[in-house]
Amino acid sequence: MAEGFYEGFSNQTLWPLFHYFPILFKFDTRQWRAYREANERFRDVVLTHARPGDLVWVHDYQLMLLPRLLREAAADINIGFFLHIPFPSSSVFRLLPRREELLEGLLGADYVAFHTHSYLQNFRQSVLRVLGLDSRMDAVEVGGRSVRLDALPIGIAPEDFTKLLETDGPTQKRLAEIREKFRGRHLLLGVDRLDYTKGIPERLRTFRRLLKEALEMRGRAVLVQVAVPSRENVAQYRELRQEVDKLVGRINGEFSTPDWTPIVYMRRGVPRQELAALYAAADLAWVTPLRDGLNLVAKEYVACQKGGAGVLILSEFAGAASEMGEAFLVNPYDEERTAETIAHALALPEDERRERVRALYDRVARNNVFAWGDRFLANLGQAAASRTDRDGGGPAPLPTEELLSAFRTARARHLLLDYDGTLVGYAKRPQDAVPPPGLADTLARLAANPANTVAVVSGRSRFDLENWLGHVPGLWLAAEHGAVIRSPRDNRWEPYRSNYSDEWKQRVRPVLEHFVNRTPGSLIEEKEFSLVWHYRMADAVFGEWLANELVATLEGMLAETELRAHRGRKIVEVKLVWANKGEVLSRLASAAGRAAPFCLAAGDDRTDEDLFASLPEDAWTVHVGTNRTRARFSVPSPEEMRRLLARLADTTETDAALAASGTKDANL
Ligand code: GDG
Repeated sequence: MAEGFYEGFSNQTLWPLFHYFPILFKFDTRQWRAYREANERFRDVVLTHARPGDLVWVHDYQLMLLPRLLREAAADINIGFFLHIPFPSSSVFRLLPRREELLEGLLGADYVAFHTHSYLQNFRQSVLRVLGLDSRMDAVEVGGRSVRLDALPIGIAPEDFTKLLETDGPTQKRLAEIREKFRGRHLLLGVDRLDYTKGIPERLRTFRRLLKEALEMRGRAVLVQVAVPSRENVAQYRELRQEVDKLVGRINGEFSTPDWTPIVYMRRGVPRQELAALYAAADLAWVTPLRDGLNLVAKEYVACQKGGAGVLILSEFAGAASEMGEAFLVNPYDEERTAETIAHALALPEDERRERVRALYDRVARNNVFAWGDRFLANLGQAAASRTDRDGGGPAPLPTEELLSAFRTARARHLLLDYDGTLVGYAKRPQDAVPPPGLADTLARLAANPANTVAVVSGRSRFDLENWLGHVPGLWLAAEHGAVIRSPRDNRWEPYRSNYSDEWKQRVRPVLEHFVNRTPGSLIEEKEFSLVWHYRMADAVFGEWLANELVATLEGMLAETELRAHRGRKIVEVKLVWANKGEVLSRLASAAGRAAPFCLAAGDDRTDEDLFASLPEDAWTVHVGTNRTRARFSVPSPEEMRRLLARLADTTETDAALAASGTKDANL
């Protein structure tokens, strides 16, 4: 099991794929099972120690299933996850069999952090593409919980190196020896695990090119390459070792002279003192992974150049590049330009090199590993606290029997029901969300009781509502978020404001049209009181991205007007501030001539929150689904909501029958 877990799924499936080597990745069901089993073993051990309220910090790609396993077993512990390797672009991540389980595994955490923003963005895109879950820059909502997301590059403990150089006699002696040995030469240094992601063969070939093309480097430049053997049970690593051995032999054979060997190759680990002395002595650190989560060597080199003038050559594909802008960034696949950059950097005046490395040093010293750890734990603590608040203050599952009894005993009742996502599930095309069989009948039965005022309060146009529910006797319809309302008394639609002009649409429409032109599959819906850009049919990621951009554009444009742009489910809607579901209740109450002692409001999206906010505290506010809400109660789905309404309708009919037979309780 250990082999399938470690050498297998971790290092032959996840490692190559996450480092953009899809050609090297293998998938084997037995190894996957071993990976799952190993994660379960970790869970079992953690559970023997964890107490409610403990913080558990899970590290890296070997344990991506663990957060969820822990969450399921102990909902009351606080779980953070940090990924040390890149999170690849969603087009690569999608290649992975079992990709859903891995994402769901991570989403068991309260807080998930990556080295860089681009990994975070890749993760969000994968969550969207693979699981269909929208997210914000810093959070994703899942199963009624919020998972906080972050980019938090790891640091080093610079003193581990600087102390050795400043106070340790043997290290200082070693440094003096190395300096003496390389006097008058350029000492170039590579330090890596012997891993195909680290770009060692590419570096050797680039060095060969440098020796061929920059003649002043001959006899002068020495590349000291420390390569620590790693994962030797995996075939690709053994092959790499042979390839590097061969290349070193060839280049040394081609260029060596009796006084100079271009490559000093150390295929073994070296002690920390030796490493510190090498970092301090090197004129240039050659850190050119083909892909790397972050790369600590770059930071360690900079720490050892405190007060020095060393040059850092850094691959743009290392996570560290995103925070080490003063380094010389190179594309390691571009051997020609990398060689040129190295020659150029070594020839720079010492002052300029010193200035660059000083700026890098300040940042490495400040953003050290202790600051990283503190921030991670503080953020995890905060994320967990907001989950616990919600656990305490979020909606409770609707107590159906209690609701039925409150309904039964109330003299008058108001029911305000959203349509899409509340009475009816979402359809791919808005026009397909027709009322399911039985819905109109249930609403009619409810509305038939004179004690009930029943309204469907929707963002839809009056034409949609009229078309689908216009025939239901006794039903109030509020269209366009309450901008226009139809009373069942005369079936006439009345706008909320009479002196309304829609001249604003001429200014806003061209902006939306511009977005339609850029987004295949998107369209504009014109309603009487609003304009809506729909992108449900567009590419999910592109759609989300443009929606943000559209809202940002409109915000500036509409700032001084009574219009606002809102994001809904796969839509951006521009509407009037007063077209707001929160205004509907007072209209109904004044039409009914009384406030009702029983009020039920049900909805599923942000516009329904306006309605919930406008109701008295003891109203039965019901959220359909699992998102964040201010409603007091929740039901899981529109089906459940319809079942509930059918039970209310049964109750209401029994009441009516009792009343008719003269035996009705006087309280009703
Ligand atoms: C993963 C991610 C991310 C190397 N040779 C010797 C030696 N080392 C030490 C270095 C450095 C460490 O090993 C290597 O760290 P890296 O960051 O380069 O790479 P990974 O091991 O692949 O680590 C990586 C990291 O996690 C942290 O999040 O940066 O991207 O892949 O500390 O000093 N140490 C000694 N002798 C050696 O010969 N003593």
